[in-house]
Amino acid sequence: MALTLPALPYAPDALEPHISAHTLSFHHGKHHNAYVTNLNKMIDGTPLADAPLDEIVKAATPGPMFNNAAQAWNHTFYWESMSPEASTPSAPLAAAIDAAFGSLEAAVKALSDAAVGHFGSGWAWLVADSAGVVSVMSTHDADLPLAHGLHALLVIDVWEHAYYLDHQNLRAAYVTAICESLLNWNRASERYAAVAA
Ligand code: MN3
Repeated sequence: MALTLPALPYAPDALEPHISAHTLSFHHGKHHNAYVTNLNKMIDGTPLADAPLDEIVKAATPGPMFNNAAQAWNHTFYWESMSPEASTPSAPLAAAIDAAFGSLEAAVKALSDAAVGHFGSGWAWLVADSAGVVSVMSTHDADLPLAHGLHALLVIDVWEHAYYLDHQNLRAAYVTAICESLLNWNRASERYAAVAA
C-alpha cells in the first residue's frame, strides 16, 4: 500500500496574501508530491512498503530514502503548522513558552530569527523534549526533530521554493508573514498535549 499525498488542510487560496495559491500549487502539488512519489518507488517491494511514514523516517539510513521520507513528513507537518484563522497557545503550552522564553512574543521572535538566519535550505522549528521543555531549533535540508529525539510543535519551511514565487529573495518578509498571521497555535497545542501526556 503506497503512501499518498495528504490534501492541504485548507483551500489553496486560504493563506493569501501571505502565501499564494500559485505557490501552493507548486509546493504541495509538485515538490511535496515528488517526495511522496520518490519514496514510494524506494520502499516498493521492501520491508518498509507498508510502514507508516514515521517508521520509515526512523528506519531510513542517511541518503535518498531518508531525504524523501523526511521531506514527505516535514511538508505535511508544515501545512498543518499554518492556518488562516487566528489562534493562541493552550494554557499548558503558554506556560511552557513563558518558562523557556519569558513571553510568547519572545518565542515567536526566536523562531523567526532561526528561520531568517538559517543558512541555506532547511527548517526552523518550535520543539519540545519529552519532559515538555520547549525550544527553537533549525535543521538543514531534510533533517527533522524526530531524528533527534525531539517532538515538533511548529515548523517554517525556509527552502527557497517555499517563498520565491511570492516574496522572491526576501525570506524575512515570508517568515514575518507566517509569524504574524499564520502560525497554527491550536495544532501546536494539540501536539504539546500529546507530548506532555
Ligand atoms: Mn518545501
